[in-house]
Amino acid sequence: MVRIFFVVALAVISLTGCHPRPVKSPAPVFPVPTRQQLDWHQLETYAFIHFTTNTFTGKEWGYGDESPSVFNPSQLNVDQWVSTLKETGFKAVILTAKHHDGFCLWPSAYTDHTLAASPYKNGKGDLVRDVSDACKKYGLKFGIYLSPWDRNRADYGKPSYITYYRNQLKELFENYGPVFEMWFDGANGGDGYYGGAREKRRIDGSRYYDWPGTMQMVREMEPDILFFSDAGPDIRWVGNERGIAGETNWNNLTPDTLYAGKAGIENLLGTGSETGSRWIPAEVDVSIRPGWFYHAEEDGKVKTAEELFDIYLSSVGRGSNLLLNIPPDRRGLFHEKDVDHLKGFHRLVEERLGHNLLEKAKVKASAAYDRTQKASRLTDGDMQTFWAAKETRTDMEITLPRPAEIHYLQLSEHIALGQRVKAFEVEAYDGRNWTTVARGTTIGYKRILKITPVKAQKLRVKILDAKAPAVLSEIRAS
Ligand code: FUL
Repeated sequence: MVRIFFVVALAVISLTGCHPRPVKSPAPVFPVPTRQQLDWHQLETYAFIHFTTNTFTGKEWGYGDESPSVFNPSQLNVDQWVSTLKETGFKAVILTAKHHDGFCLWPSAYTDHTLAASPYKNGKGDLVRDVSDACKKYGLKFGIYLSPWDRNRADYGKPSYITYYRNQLKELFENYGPVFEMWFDGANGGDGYYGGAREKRRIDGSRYYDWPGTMQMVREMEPDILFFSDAGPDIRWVGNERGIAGETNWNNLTPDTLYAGKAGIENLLGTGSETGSRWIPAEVDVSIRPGWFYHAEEDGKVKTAEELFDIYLSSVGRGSNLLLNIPPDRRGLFHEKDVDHLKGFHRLVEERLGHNLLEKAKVKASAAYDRTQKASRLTDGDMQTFWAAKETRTDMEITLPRPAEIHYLQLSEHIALGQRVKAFEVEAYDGRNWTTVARGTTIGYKRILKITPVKAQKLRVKILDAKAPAVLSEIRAS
């Protein structure tokens, strides 16, 4: 009896239309991102924080012989760092727990070369704890940079150093998580203090660290972790520290085409590879100042709000994520200049890209993958919904709710089903003529195009070439 009632109720719901027809997904185009990589794409902008004895010695690469007594910030306030980042749109923080000089920002049990030996809080400080806690308080994700190269350690270059490095990873992951990203720096080997040896040491970067073993150990502690390194495996370096991803930017790459010293490697990291076998998106790391660490003489060289906005366009606007470094000063604060420029940058992003002139606009598209596709999903403001085309060449015509001047266009692919688009064009109709206002190659998670301002009644997005029929999640204009 109960069962019959249930069946009838279901039939009534579907007849009355309360039960929407499920949207069918076309087959994915491999490689596709993992769930963790998909979450990562949504972060878009997050901060690097470089802080160590260098801040107090004026260096960029500490030699490893710095006395912990130099580490003495007078007004350190982690809340100021993280609240500023929250206020200015950052979604996560990656902290240099240990840079090449070997000084640790937490009281590691495996070395004396830490803030426990510094005057800061009479040796009772723990900045990894403080930043991790502040991230939880403000709802930001927390990531760790732990330099593999250690110019302080006497045993750097020997097998025992790998045990030391792994013990520190255990300390960090067991006590300060959750950690969303682990940053492995490619800078490795050279001269250093090395416990007093003061010599040059070379290691074979591909074998010395046994990266597969180290990553396996970390994944057991933090299954959702994403590893960044020059070549991935989860996130790749973009190939420069200027804030620029390739205009053509594939999230795909074949790891074994990457090896140190290969000619053109930087370029390959910037563009990825259309035929790449793995999903390894690029992260764009760049500093708000010329150096990665704070130097008072660079106070006049903090990137302006406009410069930061341009970097945003050449990173997030090309389908990558932006990792912007803001180094605390000797007081232990983000400098006023940096805070001011961050606020200006955030204002520009909001003013220029924060509204959508296509909200709920009418969309007419050429043939769809199937009857469950609704072109209106392209302008519903929801990155999770999508519209799938039937053919590789396809057009979408959008009628604006009212004619408006357009300065920026934003296109997004539904990357859960793989990156597809190879070439596109956008045309605008001013009431008399159609003119081409933008041309591009790849789209990926997000492509933002700054165009010569145009007053438009309609837009036409033309996919000219693709690996497979496009699946787009959003089209926006502002
Ligand atoms: C580089 C390092 O050598 C710099 O000091 C900085 O940490 C940058 C993010 O990565 O490889």
